[in-house]
Amino acid sequence: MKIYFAGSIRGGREDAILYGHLIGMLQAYGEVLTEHVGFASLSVSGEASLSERAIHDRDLGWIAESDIVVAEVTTPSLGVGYEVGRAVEMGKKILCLYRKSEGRSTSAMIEGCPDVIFRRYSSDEEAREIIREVLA
Ligand code: 6K6
Repeated sequence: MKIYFAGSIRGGREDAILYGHLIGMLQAYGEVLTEHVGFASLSVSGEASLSERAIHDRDLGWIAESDIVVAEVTTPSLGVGYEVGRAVEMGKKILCLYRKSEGRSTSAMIEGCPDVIFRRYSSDEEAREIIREVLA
């Protein structure tokens, strides 16, 4: 199974370590095409070796060839929202994971999208269980 993992980059890297944990869990089910999203060394301002256009085209190509898109949507990111929207257009299976947090919620365009499996979680164990349910 090919898995496209989406997580915030320029939207902020506060959850980068968490992305790494989720990617590790996903690797039990298949190939994660976007392992770099979970690298703590990838910073908001990190040097991109590819042009913006090349990144865009490569990532959309990977979404097209993926069997499922898993997006961690707690840190708001334009790029992740865009990827989810394009994945919906392509008819992909999509899981959006949102970490429960006091007084915050995510966009209704994600939570309210009928083509997205939207799940809240509050621990690594809960995330692991959701991933098992959706990907196994
Ligand atoms: C690297 C360091 C700073 O900016 C970059 C750009 N490089 C990217 N490389 C790979 N994927 C990217 C890059 N920028 C955005 N993306 C894709 O958009 C990833 O697949 C993420 O899921 C999503 C993050 O979007 P932003 O808007 O938070 O950057």
